[in-house]
Amino acid sequence: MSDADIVPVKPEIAAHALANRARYEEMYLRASSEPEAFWGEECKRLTWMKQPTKIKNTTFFGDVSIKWFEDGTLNAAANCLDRHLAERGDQVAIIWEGDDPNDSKKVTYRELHEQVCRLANVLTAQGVKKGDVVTVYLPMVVEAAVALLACARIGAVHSVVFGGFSPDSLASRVQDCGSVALITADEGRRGGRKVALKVNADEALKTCPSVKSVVVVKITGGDVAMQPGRDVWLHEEAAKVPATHEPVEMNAEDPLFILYTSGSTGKPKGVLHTTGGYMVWASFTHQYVFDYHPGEVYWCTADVGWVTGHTYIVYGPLANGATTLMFEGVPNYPSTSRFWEVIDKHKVNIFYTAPTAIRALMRDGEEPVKKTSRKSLRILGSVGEPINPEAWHWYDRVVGEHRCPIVDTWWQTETGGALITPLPGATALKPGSATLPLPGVKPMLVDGEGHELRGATEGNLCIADSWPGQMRTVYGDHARFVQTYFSTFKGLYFTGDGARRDEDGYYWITGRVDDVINVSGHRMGTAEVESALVAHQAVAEAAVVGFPHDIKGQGIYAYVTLVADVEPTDALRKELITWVRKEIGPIAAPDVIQWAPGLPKTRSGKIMRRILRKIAANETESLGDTSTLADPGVVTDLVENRAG
Ligand code: 6R9
Repeated sequence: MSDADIVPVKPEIAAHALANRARYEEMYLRASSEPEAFWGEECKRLTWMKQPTKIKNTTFFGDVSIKWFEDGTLNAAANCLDRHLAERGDQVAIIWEGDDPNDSKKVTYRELHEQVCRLANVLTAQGVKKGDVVTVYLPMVVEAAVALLACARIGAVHSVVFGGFSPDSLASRVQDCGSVALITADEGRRGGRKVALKVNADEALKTCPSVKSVVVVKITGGDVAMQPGRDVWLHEEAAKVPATHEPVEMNAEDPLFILYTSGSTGKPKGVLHTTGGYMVWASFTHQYVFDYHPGEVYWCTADVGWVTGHTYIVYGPLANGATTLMFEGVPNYPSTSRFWEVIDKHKVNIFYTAPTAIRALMRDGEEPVKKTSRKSLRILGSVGEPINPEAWHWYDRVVGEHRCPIVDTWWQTETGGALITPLPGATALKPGSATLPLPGVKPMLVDGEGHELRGATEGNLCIADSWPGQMRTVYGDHARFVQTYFSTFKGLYFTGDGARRDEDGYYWITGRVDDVINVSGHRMGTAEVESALVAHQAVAEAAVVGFPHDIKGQGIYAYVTLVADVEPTDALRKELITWVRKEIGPIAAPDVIQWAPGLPKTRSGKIMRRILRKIAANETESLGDTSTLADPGVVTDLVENRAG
């Protein structure tokens, strides 16, 4: 990327921004030289029951221990609700926009507080106690935010499972953390279709004896089975309990939530976030990254099933007293103007979405965007995967009409909130670059041996010191936490991403360097898809890699070796795709299946994925060294029979 492609800070944005360049630099310097003083001040953005005096106590060495604000106490829900009531009880907290464009509603802070208190009382009546885990399996309805906050209010740990996951995926996530309760709905709605949540939940719970109670939100009124003694309707129970509830005092380091995410090996990990540090990070980053000013309408299009929904639909915006929009639907229903129509309808000022959505909408041309006004827009954001410059420029020109800075926010489930991102009034933009680290974030690029690479260079992206929003452990498996993130490069948090740093110190994320693929911004471990495939009786072996995909960023390419005597047919190919959808969920369905009589392996039996990636990407001219393969002939066959 040439340096000519720099988009300067817009003076009209900088003039009113929370941080201009000088302020950003001053904050960055202070956060790195005096973290205790900096975060000791910043943590006052929350309302503490007991103000912390111990600010930072962290080490990335040995057993790895991360504690922030450890002698402080607070309640996350009280920070999102109660403390706003006096000043903005009647302000809209959540604008909910339904799948059906005629369906929307506004919930004030006072109303949201009441709903949360009622569900907190319902959960308590169901026997849920402080420290218990509650799994949430809901679509994008207001009750999803209510569920998170009600758990936080009683000190229960929520574990949200994306509504698109299969019964099996739900079951394994319930079993891993031993949830005592499940909050779900009769059915979800998306793009004019219904999602059978309660049916899926019932299927999953057959193997989840820890779940003693199921609270069901009535959404469609569809006919669902209720198991007496276990299942209750939220609206019935909520009517029986008081509309007030005293928030439980939590230590800063008490768990707030678990969120399962894919890694390069094994089953998904339960990423654990705690209360104080996460809330400080959510509030701090939401305010600065989006330059949020009171009264603005803010919309993040993510699903609450992902970390982006946790931090930037619920906790960050509500901690800051913002008006946050929750959208039940999809970008192309009823038409591809939907996003822009919603922006006009609710006068959205800040809009945060994913590159995959932008690329999909680009295909339809400019007309569906241009027929809307979008005059309310001030800031645009991007998250989930690298945004290619072409999509960046379209977003800037067609959607933002060059008026709106684009904040390309790089972060992970593990990081709790954005780490590398522009600030609207401070950072000159380079399309495709996540730009600079936030105050408190120390990125470091290292080579394969962990040696720091200085200056303009490319390497493995690590973070050298802790920030308040960092995950604390893998639920129930601290050894896996240490192994996954701190053993590759000693004393450093390894992100799993590669990055380039240019002459201006700007970071360009190049994507995962491990066996994680990013499909439409959703993280998928290749190992998960492989184990789903080999669970099918016709499959002997499978190897899965990502390949470049115009819309999704990466698609899923599976090499499948069948058991002896099974014929490779188109019908079987379809069956395997359906199988994976059912085993994991629609987001894991392979785009391409290639029959592989053999897989390229080293003499020690390790599959050489590098070669499989090249074949999938149709870069068969540059396969590299194949001399270490046990049987190089396998590669010739795979190249000749390339699918897709
Ligand atoms: C927030 C979220 C994390 C992975 C991460 C990276 C990729 C996210 C990005 C980005 C380039 C960005 N990623 N944002 N890559 N530029 N702005 O997406 O969390 O689902 O855990 O995914 O997504 O590869 O490591 P998560």
